[in-house]
Amino acid sequence: MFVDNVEIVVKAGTGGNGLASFRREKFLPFGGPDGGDGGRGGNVFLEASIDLKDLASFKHKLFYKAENGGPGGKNKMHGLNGSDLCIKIPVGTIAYVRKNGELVQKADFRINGQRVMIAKGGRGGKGNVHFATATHKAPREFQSGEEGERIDVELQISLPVDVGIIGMPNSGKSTLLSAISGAKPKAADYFFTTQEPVMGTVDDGRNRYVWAEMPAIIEGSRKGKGIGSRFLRHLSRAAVLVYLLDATSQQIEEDLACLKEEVKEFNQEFAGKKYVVAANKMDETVDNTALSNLTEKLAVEGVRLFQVSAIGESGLKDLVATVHKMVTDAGVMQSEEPAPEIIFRPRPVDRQA
Ligand SMILES: Nc1nc2c(ncn2[C@@H]2O[C@H](COP(=O)(O)OP(=O)(O)OP(=O)(O)O)[C@@H](O)[C@H]2O)c(=O)[nH]1
Ligand SMILES: [Mg+2]
Repeated sequence: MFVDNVEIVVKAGTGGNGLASFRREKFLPFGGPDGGDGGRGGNVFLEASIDLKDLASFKHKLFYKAENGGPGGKNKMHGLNGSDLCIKIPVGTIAYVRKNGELVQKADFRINGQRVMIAKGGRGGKGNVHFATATHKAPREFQSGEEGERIDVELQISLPVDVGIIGMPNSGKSTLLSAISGAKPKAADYFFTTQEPVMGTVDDGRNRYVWAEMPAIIEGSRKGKGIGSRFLRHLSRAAVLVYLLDATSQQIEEDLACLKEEVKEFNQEFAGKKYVVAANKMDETVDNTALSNLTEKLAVEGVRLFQVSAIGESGLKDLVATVHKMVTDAGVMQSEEPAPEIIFRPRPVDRQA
């Protein structure tokens, strides 16, 4: 099962307490303060890794904590800093944090190795050496370590996809993806062969474009029929959608209307995405009247219908080139988009003995 959404809690380490102590030496009865500072608490980072494919490993562990800082010691000894905790997540994950019940996007992990601090460790408290003044030579004050941040995090995979292939079962989505990219998803003559999104990269010599095949959509997908439309969330980033139709279908126009309706119902914003339509299995069709009618109707809306054969690999070059141009014109390519680093800065807490 492909897990693409989890909620976890992360807790950064609390800073170590500062120490209140005094030098005690044989011939120095009032040796002055010598309590050291506490170490800082470990931070929690999220780091994108291509080694992870989904969020399944998070299903068994929901709480993640970095190490606390060690307390300050005598002789002005600084406490040990707590180790940072680095949580690996798949490339393509968007991290949201919950603030007053609302989910706020904090970071979008698009490149392998991208690292973002999600919870900051508390500062170590100051030891009593810091509180001595000319008139206050034996301070008993010290600071407690600052509490590490505790953050509710929601991780959601939204793949770095430029082009999303959407179609009914058996329309040839996997065959198309295999024909144009290095991906080799299983293609077979039964419904719902593909149960998870499959990505493939298409290199046109100048740029790399990421295409992804979504599990099939059927009428009622949004209401839980078939595998469901929940995978469509992976297309949040896609600049272009390709509606893949089976040209041998008796109701090609209704098929397209159904796909578009399901997508729109899933997310109104998707309805605004640029798209093309491709009629597949042209090697098998005999009567093309319905297809011609649909082509004309779409042309009025400025949408192109491509006639292709994924198996025969005909018409694919034109389709791919047009779609790539649309992605480039949209100006956002997933393979080139780094995300900004987010850092939290909590305020220190003072306390007196
Ligand atoms: N004649 C013909 N058959 C095709 C073509 N493309 C795919 N097929 C066949 O159609 C069947 C389904 O192909 P898939 O690529 O598995 O279709 P899919 O849309 O990925 O199917 P699901 O993952 O189940 O939704 C397979 O038997 C393919 O061999 C084509 O261009 N022409
Ligand atoms: Mg498939």
